[in-house]
Amino acid sequence: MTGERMRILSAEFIRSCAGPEQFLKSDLPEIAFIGRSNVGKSSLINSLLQRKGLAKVSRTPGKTRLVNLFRIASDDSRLAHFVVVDLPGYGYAKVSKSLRAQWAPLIEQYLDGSEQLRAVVVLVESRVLSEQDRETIAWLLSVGRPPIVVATKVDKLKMSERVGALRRLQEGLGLVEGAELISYSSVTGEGRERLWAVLKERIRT
Ligand SMILES: Nc1nc2c(ncn2[C@@H]2O[C@H](COP(=O)(O)OP(=O)(O)OP(=O)(O)O)[C@@H](O)[C@H]2O)c(=O)[nH]1
Ligand SMILES: [Mg+2]
Repeated sequence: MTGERMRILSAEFIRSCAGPEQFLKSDLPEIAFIGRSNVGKSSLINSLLQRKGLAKVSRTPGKTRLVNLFRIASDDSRLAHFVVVDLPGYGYAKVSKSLRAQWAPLIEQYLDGSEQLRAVVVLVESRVLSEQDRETIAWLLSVGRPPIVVATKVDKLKMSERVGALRRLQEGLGLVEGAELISYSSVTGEGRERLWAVLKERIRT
């Protein structure tokens, strides 16, 4: 898959949602990003959209606490206008129980309820296999939203470690034969074109 590069014409923050009543009611397709705290969701969104400070990035896990919506315009006719959804990370132990109890339903309400949701991207750390990632993928499959799985921070892996690490992830996550695991680095931009290609394919169908 080659194809010309898609250009992002504009990317703007819409709002942060603390409850389902704030979710968007529009006819724009939505793409959501989910994964453990600190896995690199906000960084990947910035990298995909080539906007440095759009989604807030932090070294401290638990940075994104609400459902953040961004309105995007591109020069690709198949994806001229769409919405990117940055979800709070799951599995961050240091966040208080009450906060966590508030997030999980919010994420589920969004993922389960949104009518405009066209693609869910699950981010997993290339070097770490987590039970929660497995559960998230299983849950998405059970609600009829087969995710696109992306292995993040591949720049941290030596070339010699890569193949093994990605195979372990593929097997460990129980991804069916042929299901694609896209490796990504928000530092180098590796994986960007591939992910866009897969997203466009998803949204078109
Ligand atoms: N080396 C490397 N570091 C990354 C990459 N992506 C993110 N990081 C770093 O990982 C940390 C967390 O990144 P975020 O993008 O804030 O992660 P998040 O998943 O949005 O985190 P929460 O909002 O807390 O759930 C930051 O210190 C980033 O600089 C990557 O591709 N490579
Ligand atoms: Mg974040």
